[in-house]
Formats: sequence, C-alpha cells, structure tokens
Amino acid sequence: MSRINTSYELAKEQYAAFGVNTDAVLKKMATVPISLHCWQGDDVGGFEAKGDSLGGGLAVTGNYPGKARTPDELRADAEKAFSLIPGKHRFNLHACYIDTDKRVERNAIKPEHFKTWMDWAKGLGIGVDFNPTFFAHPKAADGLTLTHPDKGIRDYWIEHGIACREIGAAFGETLGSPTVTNVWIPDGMKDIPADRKFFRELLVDSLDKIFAKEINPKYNLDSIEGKLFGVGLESFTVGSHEFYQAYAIKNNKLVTLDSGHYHPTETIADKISSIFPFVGEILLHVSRPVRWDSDHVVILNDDLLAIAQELVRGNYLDRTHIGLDFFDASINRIAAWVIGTRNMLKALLTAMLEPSSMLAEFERSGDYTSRLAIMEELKTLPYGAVWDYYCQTNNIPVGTAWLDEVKKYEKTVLSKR
Ligand code: RNT
Ligand code: ZN
Repeated sequence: MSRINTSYELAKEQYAAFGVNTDAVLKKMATVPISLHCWQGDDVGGFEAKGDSLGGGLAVTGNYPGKARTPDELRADAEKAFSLIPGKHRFNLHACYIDTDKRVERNAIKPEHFKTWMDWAKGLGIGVDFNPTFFAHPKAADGLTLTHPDKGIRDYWIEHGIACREIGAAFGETLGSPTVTNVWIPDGMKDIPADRKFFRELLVDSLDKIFAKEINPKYNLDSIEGKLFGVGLESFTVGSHEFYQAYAIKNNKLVTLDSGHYHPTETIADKISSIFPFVGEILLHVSRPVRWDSDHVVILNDDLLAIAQELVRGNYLDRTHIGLDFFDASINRIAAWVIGTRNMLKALLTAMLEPSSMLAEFERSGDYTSRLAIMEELKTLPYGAVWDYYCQTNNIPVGTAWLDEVKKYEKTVLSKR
C-alpha cells in the first residue's frame, strides 16, 4: 500500500473513534462545488475594448507577469487551475468578460455575446455564475450607477442589470444548473452625504425594476451583495448589508456575504445562521481582508474554518452557493486560484470531519469543559491524510505536486505572453 493509502487507513481509525466516517465525508465533499471567479485570472480586467480604469473603490495590486489577455487565454488558465483542484466546480463570470469582436454597450449585451463561454462550460460539464459589471465604465466614473440622480444613467444601468439576468438564465438553461447572478454596485460617497434617504430610495426603485421580470429559478437566481466601504467611497455605501438583507427578505432574493465587507471584528461565519431563518439561499464571496477589504488569496485560517464549520454544523450546504472573491496580481494567478480553492475545500473537509453532534450534545448538557477540550483535540487529528487521499482518488496532484504543474505551465505558456 502506498504511503497515502496507509496514512488514510490510520486516519480513518482515528476519526472513527469520534464516530466520524471518513469515506462518507469524502462522498459528501464531492458534491460541493466552489465557483472560481474569472477575475483572479486577469486582475479584474475583462475583455471589453480597453480604456476605462477599474474604479468603483476596487483596487488590484501587483504586476506578476503572464496574466490572461484574451478569453481563450483565461479559459486555458482556468482549465489548468481546475486540473489541480479535486472535485467538479463552477466558473463565475463578470459581464465585462464578454467575448465579442466589437464593443457592445453594457445595456445591450445578450447571451449570444457569451457563446464561447457557454460552449466552453458545456464542454467541461460545469455550471456558470454571473455578475453585472457596474464599474470600469464612463457611466460609472463618478461612483454612482443604479442610484445616480440622472435618470438616463440610472436607466442605462437598470437595463444592464436586466440584460445580465437574462444572460444568467441562458447559461443556467444551457448548462442545466442554475446561474447565480450577483448584483454588486459601487455606489457611495467619499465624504458625508447630505441625504442618504434619497439614494437608498433610488436603489429600491432600481432593483425593483431590474427584478420586475419573473425568471425561473431553475435557470437564474438573483443575489445582492452589500458592503461597508470602498477606497474613495469611505463615508457612505448606498447598498449596505442591512439594506440588502432587508430587501432580500422582502423580495425573496439571495443575500451575498463577502468576507471583506464588514467591520474588521465581524466575520461572516456568525451571519450565516442569523440570516438563514429568513432567506432560502445565500451566496458567499469568500475572501481575505488584511486590515481592510484587500481581497487577499484565501488561506486556511480561523476565519475560513469558522465559515466552513457554520455551513456544515447548520446543514446549510445545500442552500449555500460558495463563490470566491479575491484578486492578487503579485503572485502567479493560477496558483492564486488553486491555493484559494484548495483551502476552501480543506476547510470544508475539516468541518465535515468534526463530530458535530457530539459537540452539540456537550453544549446542550452544559458541559462546556468537554466542548472546549474536544474542539482543541480535533485540531491535531490527521485531516491532511484524508485530504491527500481525496486528491489522490480524484487524480489530482497530492501535496505540493500541484505547484510543479503551475511552474511548468508558467515556463511553457505564461512566460510567452
Ligand atoms: C466588490 C465586491 C464584488 C467584486 C466583484 C469583482 O467589493 O466584492 O463582488 O469583488 O464583483
Ligand atoms: Zn464580493
């Protein structure tokens, strides 16, 4: 037996002593897709005719060579990443990743402009998620889109939102898996607003118009993402968490929780069980804020583990769409995808390997001593052996072997760009 198999058999026994069946956990692991965000592959650049800076309070730093310059390059890079991650996952597109020869106005985009993406996803047998792009555009240059006081500008962005839901539905129908279309707008102000109410009311009205048309949830699910602040938009964000949470509950929408969008001492882990009694499904944007909403690559830290534990302990996986949202241009971008996604999966695996009902029983009987003692013991159980075995059975490089693949690809493909 190989070292990996032997280690797995030993780990299996150790987990069995806590009543955890590792084989069953690995079966469950295979059913959880992670949505890889296209924008890590090219620093949120997209493929519209260039010229518009990112804006909207978003910032990408770093200039590592070799980023994808075309849809074909991005698809090849994403495929490389998928080949290094165990399981079947999804791809999360932004509208500005449109694949056309000529520039198409954002309010005129159609499913046909994303045909190459559809064919690609179909070929891979993966689902796609979608996002309207309310930034990097002259009509978003002053930081306002759906809440712009100018009705003409508002209408333009409303039309964009509607177009994107239809594109989402086309992806969902073609690929046989619902697309989550996530609305995030940058709208806000650098300095103290005089009339917050005016903008919030405009946002209600614009969202109502975007969502007016019923779309079969088998094809498209609408989610809305709030935020605390953006760079240059420090004093006021129209689409705050409270705003969208309330809107979603009232209008039966999904809520997106992004790890970087709250006060630094808040974590999205605690929000999951708070919101689920009131919404059907949620979307996560798993990210890593370092001192601010910096969107660093997700690492296996306590915050990530807490998110995974909440999803597993609450039995919420079937109602949660897990997406990633980070962008680091200072390291190999494919490695960034692989590191972040493998970490998300490792966190889920660790959470699934937990004897959660045992811990809950201690808690309910008031035995907090045992709860803490066992939680700490669990931290040194050999989940790494289970992870390696999972990678091996999925024919995915085990341990650091994936990095060799990325380095090879960097030498043969990325360095030629
Ligand atoms: C911005 C939001 C949003 C974006 C993407 C690119 O703060 O997190 O989700 O990161 O749309
Ligand atoms: Zn986000």
